[in-house]
Amino acid sequence: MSDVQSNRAGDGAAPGSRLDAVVVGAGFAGLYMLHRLRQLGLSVRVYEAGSGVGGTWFWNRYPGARCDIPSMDYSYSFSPELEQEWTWTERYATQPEILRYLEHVADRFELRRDIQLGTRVTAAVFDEATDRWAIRADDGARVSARFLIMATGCLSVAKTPDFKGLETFQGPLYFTSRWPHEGVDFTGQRVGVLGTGSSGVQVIPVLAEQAAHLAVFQRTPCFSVPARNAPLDPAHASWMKANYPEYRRRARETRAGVVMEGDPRSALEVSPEEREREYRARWEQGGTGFLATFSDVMRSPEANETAAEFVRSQIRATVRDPAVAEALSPRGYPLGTRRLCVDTRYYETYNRDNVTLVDVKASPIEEITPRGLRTRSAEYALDSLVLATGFDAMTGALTRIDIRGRGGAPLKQKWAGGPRTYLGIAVAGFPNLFTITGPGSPSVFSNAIVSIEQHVAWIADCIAYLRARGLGRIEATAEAEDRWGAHVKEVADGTLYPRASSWYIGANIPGKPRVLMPYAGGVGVYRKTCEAVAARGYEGFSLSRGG
Ligand code: FAD
Ligand code: N01
Repeated sequence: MSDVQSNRAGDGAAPGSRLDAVVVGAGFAGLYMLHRLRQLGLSVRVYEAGSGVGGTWFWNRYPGARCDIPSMDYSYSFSPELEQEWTWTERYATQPEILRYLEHVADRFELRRDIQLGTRVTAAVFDEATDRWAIRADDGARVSARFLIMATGCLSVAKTPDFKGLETFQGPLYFTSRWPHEGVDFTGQRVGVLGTGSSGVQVIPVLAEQAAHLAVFQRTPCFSVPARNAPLDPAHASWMKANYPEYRRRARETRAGVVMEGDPRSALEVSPEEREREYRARWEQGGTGFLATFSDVMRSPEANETAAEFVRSQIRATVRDPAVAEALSPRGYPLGTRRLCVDTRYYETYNRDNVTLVDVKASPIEEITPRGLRTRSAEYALDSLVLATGFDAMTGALTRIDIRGRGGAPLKQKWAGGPRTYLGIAVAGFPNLFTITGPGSPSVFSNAIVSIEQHVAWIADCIAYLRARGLGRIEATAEAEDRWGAHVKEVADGTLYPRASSWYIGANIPGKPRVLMPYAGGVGVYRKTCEAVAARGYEGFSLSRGG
């Protein structure tokens, strides 16, 4: 019998509010999860805080926003019909186009009737008597669900820097990650942008074309490679559509969920001239394939430095003012250990007369004033301020919900020293809870769609397995979680990632424990591990009939 039909009293849920599953979030992950659970015949409700579907692509509407994984890869593979009927127009799709795609998916698979928009889940408490989750939302709703699936996103909670005086600023303040739907006209304005990560790198060139003056406040220079974006070549699109099944299969077996021809040689075994030629060829191709120029760019500090120096040489060749070029040149951390940015005319933007680069590492921001921003050495008059200051990544959306597992234990407390999960999907002490692309899975180290689809399919198969056997409860064991955590750490310690202060290790949020959150073992290897766990009857989990 479906849980929705049993309608037991006693958990505060109104009739009709007893569900088989609740999914939180309606981005790429939540939409597909809903589709798969419906196919199993489950009663499901999706709660989404935003007023529309799309997740990342609903919220991040800043000018210049687009994906940095090629559009034909950055899309669902679960429906061959969808793959064939959708046409991407550019190599890297813009935010409006990706949002249209997700809206199309919601319509095409008739998902909207089970999605409640504009509703934020605030609390979820596991009831050990019934083995169900009691879920509360900010509209006062209370529902009960056998399974709780968090599709809350790794980059969905904006970081708000606590600058002195921020609230006194009299001009409009914009977050790239919460951009106004009606757009913003900066014509004639003095605009400040704070932040030079992927969002800053995309928004800066577009704002520079509009604003009377643009001041870019940079604390840490990024490594950025050109996108070489262009209209999608129809011949390439046709080839992809004809070869999608095999192409997707190959992508799933790679490290990062994207098919990339990598050079198997070491950067150190070739002559300086050949090295330069290879880097240049990748630079001309554009995109994150630059990281695959040689096999050891992400493993050996010396090899990495050759790639880093090539990027610096391109900055010097592009930016006319040598002092500005030097200030833009990243040093002190390996290339790729903070997410590599992919840009369109980013470095060229600093040759414009109306753009000023302000190095706020050399001269830190002291306060935001009513009319601008003051650093230790100067004051900048601003009409508008744009914050591209990033996210409380991977754990932020989960720890903002009051999630309580067995014995009323809060997830936030369990993760006080850093996130602990089994496979990044489940947490010991929190039965029937699943986290899509959670910490401890490849997640943000990969083409997100490949990782999302793998998790969604695994979770759906797991629930189908339980139901087929009359089981209502699954929980990761503490031993399996500890073993997985040790493995994630061991793999992380063998990489260059811990050498950078990045959001990958929580370094961007004051007080956040420094732990490399994503799993660096690669999506191909990880998928095999997950498949083996399932094939062995969900090894590392305890399964029971449930209340
Ligand atoms: P999201 O799209 O983040 O959706 C999560 C949803 O959950 C949000 O809509 C949020 O409102 C909702 N939510 C969270 N908490 C609650 C709550 N308590 N109650 C109700 N609703 C809640 N990845 C790539 O692989 N390639 C790219 O090119 C790429 N480009 C990106 C560009 C930008 C600007 C950003 C910010 C990220 C990008 N990413 C990219 C990462 C991107 O987040 C993922 O690709 C993907 O969109 C994540 O989908 P998701 O469904 O897991 O999460
Ligand atoms: O955020 P970030 P993002 N004072 O954290 C600066 C994805 N994404 O939104 O490093 C001064 O990378 C901060 O400086 P520092 C992608 O996964 C993809 O840009 O702390 N500066 C940094 O420069 C990406 O990695 C795309 O010194 C402060 C910037 O703000 C992830 O989302 C596009 C500061 C934040 O950079 C996050 O990217 C957009 C302070 N107090 C996003 N606080 C694609 O292209 C922060 N900063 C696909």
